[in-house]
Amino acid sequence: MADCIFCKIIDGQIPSKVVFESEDLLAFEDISPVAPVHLLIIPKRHIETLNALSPADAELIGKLVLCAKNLAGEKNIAEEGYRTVMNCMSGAGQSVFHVHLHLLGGRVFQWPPG
Ligand code: DGP
Repeated sequence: MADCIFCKIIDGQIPSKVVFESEDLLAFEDISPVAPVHLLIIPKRHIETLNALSPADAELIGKLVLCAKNLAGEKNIAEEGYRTVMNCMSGAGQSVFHVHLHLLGGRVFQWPPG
């Protein structure tokens, strides 16, 4: 998608601090971190929101979650705990319309979220 920030990051048109890359995923540091560890994990294929997922995407989304688990281990936040967030649509706080999973850690989180 020509006007998608995350597609531009995948293409290298916008620089980012990449922490993981595979055939179908990219993970990089969030530009506005809200926790000591704040990574974004995205599919390389442009999917606007969770609403656009189909059963055929089950494996891809599974890989996204497993990537979060692996990165939590690498960042040493697995034992203390971490939060994964996927905002869907503006009302839930989605500002970039390319599916992404936030991996947050390194501090205590409250529940319920704001
Ligand atoms: P959300 O609000 O759930 O759609 O999260 C989008 C996140 O994307 C937000 O935490 C900030 C991050 N972000 C936006 N633009 C850029 C960018 O150009 N580079 C990086 N690394 N992160 C970005």
